[in-house]
Amino acid sequence: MSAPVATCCAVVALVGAPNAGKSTLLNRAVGTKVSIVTHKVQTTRTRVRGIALRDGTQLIFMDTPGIFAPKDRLQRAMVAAAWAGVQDADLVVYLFDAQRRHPDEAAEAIVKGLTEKARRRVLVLNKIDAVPREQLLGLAEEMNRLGGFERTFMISALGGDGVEDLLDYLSEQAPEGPWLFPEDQVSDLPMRLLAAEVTREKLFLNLHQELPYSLTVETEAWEEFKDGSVKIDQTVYLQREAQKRIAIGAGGRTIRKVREQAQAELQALFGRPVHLYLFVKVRERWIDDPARYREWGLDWQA
Ligand SMILES: Nc1nc2c(ncn2[C@@H]2O[C@H](COP(=O)(O)OP(=O)(O)OP(=O)(O)O)[C@@H](O)[C@H]2O)c(=O)[nH]1
Ligand SMILES: [Mg+2]
Repeated sequence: MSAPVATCCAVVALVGAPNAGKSTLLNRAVGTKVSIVTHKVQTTRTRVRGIALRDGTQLIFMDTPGIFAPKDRLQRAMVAAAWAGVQDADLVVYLFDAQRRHPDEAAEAIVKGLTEKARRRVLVLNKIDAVPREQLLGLAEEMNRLGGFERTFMISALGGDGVEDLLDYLSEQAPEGPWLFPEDQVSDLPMRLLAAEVTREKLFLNLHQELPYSLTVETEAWEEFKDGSVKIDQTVYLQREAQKRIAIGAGGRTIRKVREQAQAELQALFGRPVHLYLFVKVRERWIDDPARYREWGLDWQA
């Protein structure tokens, strides 16, 4: 009888400033969309796990909200969730947007925190597709001077350049241990939450200025039918009547577009017909309401 082949497993946290490309990298590593992505900062609000298998190794990636100086309760909860992710991880991947050219004060603060809290740190310069190559070495040196990283990788999470090397390294580093998720699972996000996130992404893309930050989306009902289709009811909470009017748009045009885009994407994601219904409500102080945080696993009192 041959000895059983050992499995390996590592929890890898993806951290960095808002917009660095953490969620884009997570989706690429997993091979499907599990975390929403927009061109706007502060898209991700909580920890989202995505699972990748490479040979005998399970890599559990933890996408986190961007780390920045928080100004309100939601932002505090988001940043606290990101730091909690650092502490839970075997390896921390710190993503830095290489378009920034030099480390700024925010980067210094993050690296300082990582030096204290992270067991192992890897630096990843992202968005190299948008940066002249000759800038990268200098940037890597400056970043490494801020704090010790065991490795530096240069990647394009969007285009894929360098990502395989990074994933190879991470799986080589994974300690021996049992897989924490079943082989076919790609995310720990319940479908109701994923569905709410997809709608929030479309709202982020179709609304501007402060509006995306004034809203939250919840899946209220999920009904499956014999023909395989699913009916999903969601509520979009905003803080003021004026915001509600903008979100709905003239003649309902804006919310209709959001609904169509979200429904199409959910249909593709779930591989079944989806009937999505959106209700827009004003809830002035949702940002201070513990119930709005619980489902997301965010700490209201962070
Ligand atoms: N050019 C280029 N753009 C990228 C790359 N990776 C991500 N982006 C873009 O950067 C923007 C932010 O990407 P996200 O993945 O949402 O960034 P994030 O770090 O998760 O942001 P938060 O959730 O707000 O903290 C999106 O418009 C992405 O398409 C890359 O390698 N190259
Ligand atoms: Mg994100």
